[in-house]
Amino acid sequence: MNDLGRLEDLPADYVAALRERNLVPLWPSLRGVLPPQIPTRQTRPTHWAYADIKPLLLKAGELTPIEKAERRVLVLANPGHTLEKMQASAALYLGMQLLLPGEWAPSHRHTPNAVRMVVEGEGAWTTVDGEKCPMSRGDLILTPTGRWHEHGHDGDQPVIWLDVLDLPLMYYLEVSYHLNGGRQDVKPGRGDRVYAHGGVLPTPVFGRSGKRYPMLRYAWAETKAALQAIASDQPELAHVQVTYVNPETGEDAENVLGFHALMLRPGQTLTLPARSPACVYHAIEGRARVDVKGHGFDLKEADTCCIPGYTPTTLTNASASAPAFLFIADESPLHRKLGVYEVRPDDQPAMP
Ligand code: 1HN
Repeated sequence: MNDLGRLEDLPADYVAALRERNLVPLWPSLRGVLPPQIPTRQTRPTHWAYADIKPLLLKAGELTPIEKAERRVLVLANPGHTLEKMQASAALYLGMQLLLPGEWAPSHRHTPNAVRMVVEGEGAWTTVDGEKCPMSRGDLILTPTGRWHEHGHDGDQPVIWLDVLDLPLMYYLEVSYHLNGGRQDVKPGRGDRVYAHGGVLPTPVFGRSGKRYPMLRYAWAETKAALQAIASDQPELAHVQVTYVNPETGEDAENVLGFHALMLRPGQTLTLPARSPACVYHAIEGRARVDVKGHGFDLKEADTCCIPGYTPTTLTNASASAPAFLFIADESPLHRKLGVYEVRPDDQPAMP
């Protein structure tokens, strides 16, 4: 029995008396907030083509100077949440940011956690708490909660990157705010160099970094090499994927969102079970098809799509001769911490 009675079943003067006192009867709304078997998700499977975004972003570069915009971004908004909410999913925000040669996006810090996945162009950099991180295609750069960050560009072509933030969650929690700062002094030391060799870490006797975020830049060349090594070492392995982690603790690189890179072998089809977190796929190299019930997206290079949680997903490499490499952002660290992370191998509820 799903119908627990409707609001209209109650006398109008009774409902009015409740409302006047900021009271609401639960039973007409209970199934809405606690549906059977599977959560209601506003997040819709949505695809954003880079070929659509790039010319509109370059146009924004003509229309709005960086001094005015602070950050020149087109937000990849999921229509299921309404565009005004600027959400890709419940917790994920996505945006494509443009920086033109010579431009500078001044330093600030904020409570939401962010990462950048570099899509196109050379010569830009992001300085995070004094560590200057060069930006090249496929690099992942962390700007975790509370860290100063500014972007600059010494190259001669536009640079574009994908921003991924947990802004919708932080905004919902009423903890989202920012502080502005001045130009940062660049400090010596580069976590991406120190921690690039997974088997060796700075010896504790000389003091661990003591930093919550010792590695801020994950170079694509290293990540790609790791994926290729896994694929060649384990020819039978279907799910060739790495997770971006804190090299000192092995834990997720950031607190709320999870970041991964996945390789599809030439011609491969990979079926992923339904999992509770919503998930973003972004094609770093190659082309992939993303299929869920009722939707199929052909991701060309630099295309992005969002898939709601609890959704079985099939990934297919569109090329029979070249591998495809995807960047994945998901809500898995958040779900694990909340104790609601769930995998449904047979698409049945598996309440943790
Ligand atoms: C932000 O700080 C950046 O620093 C980009 O590049 C996008 C979207 C919402 C809130 C803060 C950046 C952002 C943002």
